[in-house]
Amino acid sequence: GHKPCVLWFTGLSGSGKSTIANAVDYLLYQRGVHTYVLDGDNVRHGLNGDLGFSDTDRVENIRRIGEVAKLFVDAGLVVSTAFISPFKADRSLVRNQLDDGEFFEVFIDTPLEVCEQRDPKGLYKKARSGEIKNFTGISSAYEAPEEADVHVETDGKSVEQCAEFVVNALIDAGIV
Ligand code: GGZ
Repeated sequence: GHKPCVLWFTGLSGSGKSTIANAVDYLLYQRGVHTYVLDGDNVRHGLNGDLGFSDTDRVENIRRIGEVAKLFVDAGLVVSTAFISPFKADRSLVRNQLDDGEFFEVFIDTPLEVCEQRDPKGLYKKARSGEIKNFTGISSAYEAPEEADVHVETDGKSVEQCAEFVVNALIDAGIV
């Protein structure tokens, strides 16, 4: 069995949030846990298709994702969310909407230099040149968690190692 909860991944663009969330999801699926992943692909294009990257829009993005995540918890799933979610206050609001032990903040801690070096979509390059405004880590703030429930330092680790680290934390917490 498992306890329904939210695994709230937070980190910079290119930090590996979505990749690691999907790897965690697969490990949980193999353990028979009923799961779902919310990420930019299924939320930013649909439900939140009207939102951009101003501070106001990011706040609303996270608010809606929090509400949807809560619905998944009500339905009994372990739901992972993979969004930058740059502001501490917004992450706290989501935590406070859930019961104790239902919200795990998972900090995908990849140094900005590493994310910028990877630059899989060429977005950092465009942010540096000013072609993209308000880019997280360059021209828009990222407020790193100070007391994440799970702190994943990815540098030098494989996706599988990072995913196992998260799952072990869930086992320790009695979630799975
Ligand atoms: C940050 C941006 C921006 C700006 C487009 N700032 O690497 P990606 O492409 O796939 O992940 C980034 C994604 C961030 O969306 P989120 O919903 O996670 O952000 S937030 O939680 O802050 O609302 C990046 C792309 O969208 N992207 N413009 N200006 N990331």
